[in-house]
Amino acid sequence: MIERSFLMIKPDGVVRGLCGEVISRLEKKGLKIVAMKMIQVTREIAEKQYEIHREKEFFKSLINYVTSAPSLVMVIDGKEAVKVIRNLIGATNPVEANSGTIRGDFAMFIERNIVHAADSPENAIKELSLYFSEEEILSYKKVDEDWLYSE
Ligand code: FUP
Repeated sequence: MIERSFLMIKPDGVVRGLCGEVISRLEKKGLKIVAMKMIQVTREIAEKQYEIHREKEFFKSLINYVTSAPSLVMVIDGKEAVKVIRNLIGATNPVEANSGTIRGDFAMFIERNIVHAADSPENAIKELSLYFSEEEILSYKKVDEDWLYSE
């Protein structure tokens, strides 16, 4: 079953010049990027995205962080894409993230952990809907699709 996920390269990833590195890892893995744009996230959208953390003590600094510079937001398809992408990005806290993961290789601190990715297919749909309209999500065939999967 092809699943859809949402990934965001947060402001530190963008301003540190790590977009290419992150996109390259997604592409090499075999994931399919079906929508992508660079945006300055507004406080209103950031607060919706992180609604679940509203009562946490880090909420305000999280909102300040994700609205502080542009972010690159993406919709990504692939078999079990949500889990595959969570494994690629590594643990939320870069101190705990394994080497070889994006956060493990490029980040030092939980409040500057470079990327966000949805943690369930349901949350993926909620999150991508904050940033993309249906028309912005594209449909195409990658040349390697027949070799990534067996059917
Ligand atoms: P993730 O799903 O990996 O993005 O992680 P969470 O939803 O648990 O947390 C969302 C963001 O809040 C993290 F990317 C970083 C931030 N955060 C903190 O700043 N401090 C914390 O103690 C926990 C999370």
